[in-house]
Amino acid sequence: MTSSANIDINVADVNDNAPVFVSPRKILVHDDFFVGSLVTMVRAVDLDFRENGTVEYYFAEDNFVATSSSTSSSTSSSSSSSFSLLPFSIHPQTGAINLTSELNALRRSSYMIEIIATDLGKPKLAKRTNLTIDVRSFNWNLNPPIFKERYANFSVRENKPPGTFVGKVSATDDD
Ligand SMILES: [Ca+2]
Ligand SMILES: [Ca+2]
Repeated sequence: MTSSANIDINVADVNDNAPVFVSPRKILVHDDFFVGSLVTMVRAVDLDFRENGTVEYYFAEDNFVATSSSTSSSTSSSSSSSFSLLPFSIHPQTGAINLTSELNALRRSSYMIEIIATDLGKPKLAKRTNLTIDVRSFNWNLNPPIFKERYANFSVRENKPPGTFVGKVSATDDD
């Protein structure tokens, strides 16, 4: 005679992994991007389950994120109205970084943004990274000349006078 029983085993996940950034730390944008354009996506992975492994993203300077959730927040009534001076916004759930105002490479050619990835565990675990966004002028000479022949081989007799035509190397420039 055999008997069976269903046993529910609740294995409580411990929030023992902090998010780890896996997206590039440096990107290049052109300053003709429209306001609202997607600039890049930041991404961090977290090996825990459910809330412990759910990651949200913030700019460090938008300091409304509570990395240690039990800080006394009695005097932080103004924090919700602070807005970023950066021309970028970040979507907490997707990590999408969008342009919020026009870029001008001549005015500022690089931004270093500190980004926080935090999970939703109790307590939360967070990690920071720096994202560098380099801004190129739209009219910049983006395409340096590229030699068509990777190796140009010419043979020339050693007794030819200086200035003798030995061959032609062609280069193209897409600008
Ligand atoms: Ca875990
Ligand atoms: Ca975690």
